[in-house]
Amino acid sequence: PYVPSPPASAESPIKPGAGRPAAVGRIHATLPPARSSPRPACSAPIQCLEAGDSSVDKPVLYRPSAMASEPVLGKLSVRVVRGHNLVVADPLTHTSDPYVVLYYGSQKVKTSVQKKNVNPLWNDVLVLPVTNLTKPVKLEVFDADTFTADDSMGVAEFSVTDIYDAAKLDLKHASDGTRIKTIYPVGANYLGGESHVSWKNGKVVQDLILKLKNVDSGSVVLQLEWVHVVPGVTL
Ligand SMILES: [Ca+2]
Repeated sequence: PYVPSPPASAESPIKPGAGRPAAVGRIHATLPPARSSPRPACSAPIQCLEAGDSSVDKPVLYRPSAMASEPVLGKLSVRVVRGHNLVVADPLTHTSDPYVVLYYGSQKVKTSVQKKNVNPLWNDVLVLPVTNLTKPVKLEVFDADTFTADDSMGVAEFSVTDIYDAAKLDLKHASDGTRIKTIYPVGANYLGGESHVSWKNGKVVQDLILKLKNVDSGSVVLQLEWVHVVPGVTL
């Protein structure tokens, strides 16, 4: 006849909450000698998290190491103002729930979702540390969906070199509103109209209308502002 073995708790009672710290302690006790190359001492929380065991569930403020080592040339403040004539992605309700994602290198930032609106006003400011002028900022509009994956509503991209070049100029004595450069829409860029780099309120700014591609219609209005950072400081 089958004789059930006594429950584990009868011999070794498990205290609530005792299992996890003990397991973490074991991992830390056994892992370091197994590493073939010694890691540098943890001087920042990010490095400590990278050096730690990845299976330990912690909130991770993760920044890829390549980003941390590249000098930051400045920050680009991107105000995603509005979308115009975006495509209908929800056929049943004949509208869309659009939001904008910006990609720059390994960075990804996004706006809020504007529900049921193909002419949305976001007015959200997204900030990107700029490390490499040869890389464009890529933009994609998505339709937020509750039960299925979000659908693309078009892509675009823009260069950071025009505003960066203007930000290097000595504009202290320029009058407010001075236009520094005009970029015209051509086949190779995504501009839906002239883009102006200007000196406004003591800042170098650029307005952009981007025509979305891979989609039937839609454009997105952006206002860029260059934010200087202290030289040598990495973010
Ligand atoms: Ca939707």
